[in-house]
Amino acid sequence: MGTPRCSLGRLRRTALGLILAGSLASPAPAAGPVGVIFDTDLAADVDDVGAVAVLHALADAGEAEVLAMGISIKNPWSAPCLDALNTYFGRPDIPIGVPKGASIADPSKYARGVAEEFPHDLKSPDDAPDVVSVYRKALAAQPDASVVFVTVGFLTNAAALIDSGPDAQSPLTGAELIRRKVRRWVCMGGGFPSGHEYNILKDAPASRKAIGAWPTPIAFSGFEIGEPIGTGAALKEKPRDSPVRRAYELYNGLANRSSWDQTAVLYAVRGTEAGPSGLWDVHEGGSIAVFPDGRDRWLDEPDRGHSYLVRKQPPARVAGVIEGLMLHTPRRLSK
Ligand SMILES: [Ca+2]
Repeated sequence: MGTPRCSLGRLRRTALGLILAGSLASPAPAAGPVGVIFDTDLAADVDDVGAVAVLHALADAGEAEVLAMGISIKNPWSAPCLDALNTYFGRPDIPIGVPKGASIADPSKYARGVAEEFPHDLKSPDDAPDVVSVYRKALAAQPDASVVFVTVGFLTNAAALIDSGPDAQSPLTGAELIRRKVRRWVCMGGGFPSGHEYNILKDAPASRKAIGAWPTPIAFSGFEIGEPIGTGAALKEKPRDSPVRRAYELYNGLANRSSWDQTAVLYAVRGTEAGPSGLWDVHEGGSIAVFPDGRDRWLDEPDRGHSYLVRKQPPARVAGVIEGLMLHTPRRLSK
C-alpha cells in the first residue's frame, strides 16, 4: 500500500505471504464521509443493484458521499435504471456518465422494467454526458488523495479515464488527476491467487491498461469473495415500491444471488471494519498480472500497491451485513 497504516509488529506471515490483520488493514478513520465514484455494468447481473442499494444506505448513514456514477457498457436501459434507483434513494441528481466510445453491449432482465416502472428523469444514455468528463469533473472538485474509485464491472471507463487529456474540467491528464485525487481504487474483479474472472476478461485490453497504468493503490475483491455470499431473497420483505426489490424479482424471482459487487462497495467505504471483528483480511505487498486472454495471477513481486481481500468470516455473516444494508429504507421515506 502506498500509505501503510499498520504496525509491522502486528503483521502475520501465512502460506500466502503477507496478510494484514483485518482491523489494521482498514483505511485511516475518515474525518467525514468517504467520497465515492461508482462505476457499474448495471445490466446482466443484479448484484450491481444490490451494490447501489448498499452505497445509498452508507450515504444515508453519513459514511459515504456519492460524487458520480458511470455505466461501463452499452444498454439503453442501464443509465435510466440507475437514475431510477438514485431517485428512489433521494439522490436524483447524482451525475451519471456513459461511455461515448467503444464499449461492450450487455443485455438485462431487469433494467428496462425498473426504468419503465419507477420515476426518474434520465430517459436515455444519449442524454447522459461522457463518463470520462463526468469523472474528471468530480475528481477535479475534490480534495487531494480523498476519492475512492469503485468499479464493479468492466474496466473500459477506468482505462479511458487514465488515457484522457487536459480539458475544461482540469489541466491535468487523467493519470495525473488520478494520482492527485484518488486515494485508492477498489475493484470487484479477478480471482486470487489466480483466476479468469468476467469483469477482467470481457474487456481484457482495458483491464491490462487500467490495472497496469493506475498510479495509486488498487484493492481487489476477487470472484471467490462475493460468490458464496447469497443475498436478495430477504427483499421479499420490502414493499413493492422498491426498485431494488423489483430488480431482483425480474432477475430471478427474488431468490438469493451472489454478492460480488456489494463487497467492493462495503470495503471501499468501511475497509475491513464492517463488523465487531472485521469482515475480511487483506493480502498485500505485490501486484496482479493480467494476461491478454484476461486471466490474472497474483505476484508477490513487484509491490505495486495492489492488494486483495481474503475471507475471514463465514459467508452467511457477511451476507447478513450486506443484506441489512440492501434492505435499507431511503431516508426520504423513513421520516
Ligand atoms: Ca457488476
